[in-house]
This record gives sequence, structure tokens and C-alpha cells, in this order.
Amino acid sequence: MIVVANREPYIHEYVDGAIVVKRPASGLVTAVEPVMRACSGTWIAHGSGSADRATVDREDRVPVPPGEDAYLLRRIWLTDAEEQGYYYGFANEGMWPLCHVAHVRPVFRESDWQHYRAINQRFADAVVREARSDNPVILVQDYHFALLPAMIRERLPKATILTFWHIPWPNPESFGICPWRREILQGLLGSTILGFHTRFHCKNFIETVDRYLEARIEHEHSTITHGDKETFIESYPISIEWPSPATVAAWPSVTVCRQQVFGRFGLSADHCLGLGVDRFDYTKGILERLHAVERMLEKYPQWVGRFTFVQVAAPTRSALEEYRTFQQRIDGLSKRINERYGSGSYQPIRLLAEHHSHEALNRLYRAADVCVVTSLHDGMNLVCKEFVAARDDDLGVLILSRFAGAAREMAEALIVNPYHVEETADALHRALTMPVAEQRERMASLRVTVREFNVFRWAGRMLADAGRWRLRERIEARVQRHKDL
Ligand code: ADQ
Repeated sequence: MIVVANREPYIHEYVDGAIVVKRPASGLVTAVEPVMRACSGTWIAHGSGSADRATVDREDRVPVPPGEDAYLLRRIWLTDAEEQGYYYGFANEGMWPLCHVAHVRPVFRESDWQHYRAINQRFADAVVREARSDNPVILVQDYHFALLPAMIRERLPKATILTFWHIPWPNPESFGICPWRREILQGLLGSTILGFHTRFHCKNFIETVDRYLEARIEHEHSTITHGDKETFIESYPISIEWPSPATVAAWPSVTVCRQQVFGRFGLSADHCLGLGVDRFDYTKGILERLHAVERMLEKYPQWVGRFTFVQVAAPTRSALEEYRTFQQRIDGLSKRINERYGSGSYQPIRLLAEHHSHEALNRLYRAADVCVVTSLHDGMNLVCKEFVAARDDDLGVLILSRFAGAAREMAEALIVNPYHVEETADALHRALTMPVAEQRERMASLRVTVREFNVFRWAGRMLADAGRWRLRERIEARVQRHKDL
């Protein structure tokens, strides 16, 4: 199996002259990495770490995870100008805001598009070189590679190409502003299967194709035929790896986690803790969330001095002005709320603008009374699932945006419209006063959902569909051979 994703699952960096391995803060990596560990194969990605070149062999490959060597990571090198055009430019200033419709204007530059096309071609060449047969199974990941499926199809016509789009797909009107909409749609239709998180995104995609391309659409089977190639469009809600009993046994108890986290922030045992965990991204609704915390303190003053909100935010795409300004706005708002409601050592907002290890995040999840996910638009959102997986005590409340794909599966959360600050403030108060029995009932039910529909179910469903597809193609080829005889 070959996975193509922009982000690598393991980044080698020089720190004080020594090489250390880092795990990126990325929902895609969180979800797809356990599948690769189980299936083995090759993961092709941009080599972005300062020590990446020093750790690969002559074919630019390195076995990972370090020490386990379960699969190969094949690195692709980009110049600064290529990274600027393909990754920061077209992918993150064009496609990301285009698909999230989060009121940030997409920017489309001809030069970015040229880089995007060239880098998609470079990855397609690498796939062809890494393929060990004429019909490999290739998993193409995300909006960095919209052109890749058709490029691979041209060189490996028998390949099974499963493309998964990790972010939302907008409606045809919104998508229509992209100057290269036809090329992007045609690129994606090189896939055998094209997956989205929700039926709603599938429907938007099919309607977009209907609007801008000549294609035959079979709504009943959810297939699109463009040229002589048929693509199956299906929803596969992504998830996380459910922690094994051995993993859970190694976790510090909830009581210990709470003591450690409360100790770190100097909070008394009867204090309440709210938690947000995100990349520093304008789609995640961090500003709206902080406004809701402020409104809750204003409306329910009994929480002043008794409630602290910890916002963990990993800096991301900091080369882009939009992201730097966003981070400054969050900083400014946190300071203002702390000036308004803080006193002495009490600060209602604790902003931790840094990358955290998986263990540190898990401790926070286990210590929190309420976890708040207020994305303005999110393909799925895995933070809410990680929070639920961490709570083997069945306690804690999840507040979840109705605009995250996860809201469709996690109805036992307190579902909010993050644009409605008053509603989120009330939900916070409700979460903090929720009786233990109700917390247990909601959390136990959420845990069943996340355990059942874990990331292996996601990958398993996609691969099973691919298997059926390959079988059908083999039978059709055999029938054709008989006809020809
Ligand atoms: P992301 O936009 O990256 O993913 P999300 O699904 O929430 O969003 O995943 C974020 C991941 O990064 C989580 O595993 C989280 O623990 C980790 N993370 C966040 N902040 C961190 C920090 N400060 N330190 C360390 N780790 C941190 C995209 C889509 C989502 C979709 C996923 C998977 O935007 O909608 O759910 O892909 O398809």
C-alpha cells in the first residue's frame, strides 16, 4: 500500500546539535498513521525537518516508527519557492479557505497554481517509482493533491486509487470562484474511490461536478463517469485509534492527572477546568470560544475565580500573514479577558501556544471538566474523539460545534452554534453544573460510538470497497477476454 500525504508522520529535527524525532500536530497523521503501522507499505511525504536529509538512505527512504520499522517513509524535497507556492500558496491560501467557507477570502495566484501542478506531478512520479506492481493500492490524502489521482491514473491505469478529502467540500457556488475548478475536479475523478467525512460533503461534490463538468452521474450508486472512468463517491467518517487496554493501564489515574494539571496552574481542588486543543487556525473558532468564556463569566459571575479555561494551540502555517494576525488576536483577547476577570494569581484564560506531546494532551483531557470544540467548519475534528477516548472514568462534558463533521456522530455532546456566543456561554454553564449521572450517561454513550467507529473501521470500509471494486474489474476483464475469443 502506498500513502501520499503532504505531512510526514515523523519529522527529524536538529535540536542543540542532536537529532530528535517529532510528531506533527495533524488530524490526518493522527488518523492515518495507525493504519500504516498495521498494513505496512510506503508513506510518501514532503521532507520538512532540518535533519530529514541526514536520516534517509540513498533512495530518500527511512524506516519508521523509529525502532519499530513497520513501514517506509519516502521523502520528497521541495525548494523554499516550491513550498511557498504549492503548500502555503495554493493549498493553504487557496484551497483551505475555499473549502471551509470560514469568511477568509481564498487567494488564487497563477504562480502558486503552477507550483501546485508541478509538485503534484513530482509526487505522481514518486508513486510510479515506488509501485511494485502495475495495480497497486494508493491512498491519496487531502487537498494538497487534487491533481494527483488523474496524474497517477495516466501512468498506472490499473491502480486502485483511494482519495480521501479530509476537509469539507463546499457547495457549487462557493467552489465556482476557483479559477481552476475544472482541472481540480478532473484531477480528483482520476480516483477509483473518492471519500469525504459526511454524506453532505459527497452531495456537494457531486453537485459541483454536475455544474462544471460533462459527466454521467448515477445518484443511486453514487458514481460519476467522466470520460471512460468511473469514480465511486462515498462517505467514510474518520476517527482515532481506540487506546488498547495496555495503553490505558499505563495512563496515570484521573486523580493523578488532575492533581498534576491543577498543581501546574495553581488551582484549588474545587476549581473547574475547561479545555480547548487546536492548531492555531481561524477555522477552529478559538476567538468565538474565548468570547463565550468571557460571556459566561459575565452572565454567571459565580464562576469568576472558580473557572479556568486552558487553550492549547499549536502554531501552524506561521509563514502566512493571516495565521500570524490570528494568533495575535487570540493573544490580545486572552489578555483582555484576564485583565477584566483575573486578580492576584487567578487568570481565567491560560493560553499555551505550543506543541504538546500526546501524553501531555492526554493528561489535560483527563483533568478537564469540559472540553470545548467550536470549529466554524471542520471536516471531522479528532480532538473531541481524543477527549472521549481519554475519559475511561465516564466523566467530563463535551461541547461540540454543529459545524464539525463529528457532530453527526456525537449527538450526546452539548451541540452548539459557535457563532452564537450566548448559546455557547450557556452550554459552558450547563456543562459545569451537569449532574454526575447525566455526565456518565452521555460519556458512556459517546465512548461506545468512538470505540466502535474507530480509525480501523474507517480504513477497513474503504479498503473493503476497493477490494470489491478490484474484483468487479477482474470479472469484467475476464468477460471481455471471453467475448474477444
Ligand atoms: P486538523 O485540522 O489538523 O485535521 P483535528 O482533526 O482536530 O484537525 O486534529 C488535530 C490533531 O492535532 C489532533 O490529533 C490533536 O491532538 C493534535 N493537536 C492539536 N493541537 C495540538 C497541540 N497544541 N500539540 C500537539 N498536538 C495537537 C484535518 C481536518 C479535520 C479532520 C482531520 C482528519 O481539518 O476536520 O478531522 O484532518 O481527517
